[in-house]
Amino acid sequence: MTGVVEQKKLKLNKVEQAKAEKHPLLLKDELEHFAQTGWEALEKTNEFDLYYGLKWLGFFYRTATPGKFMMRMRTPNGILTSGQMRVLGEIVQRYGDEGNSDITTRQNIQLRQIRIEDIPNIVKRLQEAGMTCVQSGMDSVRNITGSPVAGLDAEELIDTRGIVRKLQDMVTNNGEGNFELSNLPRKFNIAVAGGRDNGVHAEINDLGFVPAYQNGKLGFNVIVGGYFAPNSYEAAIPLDAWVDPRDVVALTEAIMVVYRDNGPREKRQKCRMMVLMNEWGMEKFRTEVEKQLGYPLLRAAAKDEVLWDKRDYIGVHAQKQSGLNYVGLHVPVGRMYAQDMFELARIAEVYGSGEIRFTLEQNLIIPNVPDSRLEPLLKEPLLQRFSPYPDNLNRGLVSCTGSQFCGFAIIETKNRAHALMQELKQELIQPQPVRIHWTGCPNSCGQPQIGDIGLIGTKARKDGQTVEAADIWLGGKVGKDAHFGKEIMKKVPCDDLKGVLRDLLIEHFGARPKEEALQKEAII
Ligand code: SRM
Ligand code: SF4
Repeated sequence: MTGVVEQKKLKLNKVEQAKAEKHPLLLKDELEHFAQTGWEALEKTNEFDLYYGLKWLGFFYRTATPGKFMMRMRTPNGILTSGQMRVLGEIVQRYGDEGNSDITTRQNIQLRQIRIEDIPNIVKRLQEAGMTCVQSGMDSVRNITGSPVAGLDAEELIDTRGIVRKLQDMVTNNGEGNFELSNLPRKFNIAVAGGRDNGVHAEINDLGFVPAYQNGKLGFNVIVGGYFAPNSYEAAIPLDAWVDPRDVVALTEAIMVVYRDNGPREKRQKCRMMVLMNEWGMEKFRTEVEKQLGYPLLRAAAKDEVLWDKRDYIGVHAQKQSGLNYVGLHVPVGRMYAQDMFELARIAEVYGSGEIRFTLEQNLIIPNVPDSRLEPLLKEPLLQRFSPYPDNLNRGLVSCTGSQFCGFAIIETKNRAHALMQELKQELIQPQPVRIHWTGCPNSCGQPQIGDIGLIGTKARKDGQTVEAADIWLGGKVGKDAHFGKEIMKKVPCDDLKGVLRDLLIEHFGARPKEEALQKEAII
């Protein structure tokens, strides 16, 4: 690996230079020291370690809240136990009203307001509870997503849980940190779909596995190179390979090694795996992967099994296990506080099997609820806020972090998105769910390109002032026939968004103004 870095040394970007000097995973051994000396000392002695290096260990320094970190977990396949949720709740509870957590668009959870002096103890507590936040940022693999209803859904084709767990263990060296696979040219996203609705929208990942039959055997077609980056985004394309589920881990490792050893490391904006694929062409890329793997890949199955629209998993659904149900709860813009987390842990234990799951829409699932426990579960006070029956405007709302905590943000997102939906809900009757995705800057963490409506934070001029604004996208689709939407408006000032969204909802998604609907009813 060092040979690769040597070879390109003259042109290496700043992050590559820092990595070549010291692998950031080595910071693990300095956490106690940082805890004693504090963040200001680290800022003076090594800004790179504070702002970037610690992200390799899962700790993201937040310039928007000086002295505080966000901790990004790894939650393979989005699954936690109630005990683990309680540990996470206790971590944020320490920070009082400020402490909170967010469910992310990668079926994961992030904890906020972490202080550097607490990090060694937090790492220890996570280990004891069988969790890790290692390699959740920078040039490594992000949380690996899998079917949110794996093992529950009667219609499922492949249970993704074991595969995703093995992938995470490989990528992170069983949570200890993997020096060999955390010096990629850039971030790397992996998704494993197990159902007919492609519940992980595999097509926007660097590496996606999509169920497909080959000669009557069930496995995966492999797609590669999907990504979103500022002003540049591409859907993954076929590798023209089919794999047996047992070979997913080996193929993933081979692809990562090919990318690691050959991917560009010059301009940070041009280092994702698609850049290498474009440079080489697919045949060469595939041949190099085969060489690394040590055996030829089978050609892809003629068609994959993604035949359904993507489900959101909200509401009460019968499981394949007779008499059991999974209950999908809507969590407004994914935000939870310590008390919510404790309540969820209790609810999962009292009514389910103690398991809690996340979805990529920043929502929750409580699995394994017996028929007889449904009624009392639905009466729980927390379900007034985390509803299994949200209205159609809030139901599909997704939002990235935005300026409250994110230093890249151009606009405020979560609070604004939530407030705007409450206002529109007062004015409109919305007959079907609409997936509205907000993102605070062109990095596209909120996946605006796949929303029915997408909003990307920007600035505009209004009345001689620079104001927060959004570029607006329309028509994204997930599941069967997935495709990105198109930008339809630029630089709409946030103050004008309500009217613009209202018009779009009426024109494209069947919404009706409440007063009009009421008048009609009165006439009838
Ligand atoms: Fe993201 C960087 C939040 C999903 C594309 N993303 C960031 C950082 C770490 C920037 C920073 O240090 O402040 C944000 C942390 C803000 C905070 O305090 O929360 C951030 N990204 C998020 C999350 C939390 C959004 C959310 O509210 O759910 C998501 C965390 C997922 C996880 O659990 O790991 C998140 N980010 C995504 C996605 C969506 C996805 O993976 O499906 C994308 C687009 C897909 C992709 O990466 O191809 C995404 N994030 C980016 C990028 C642009 C990458 C690029 O190639 O240019 C950046 C900037 C970067 O990496 O330099 C970024
Ligand atoms: Fe931050 Fe931009 Fe990502 Fe939103 S899209 S979380 S503002 S980096």
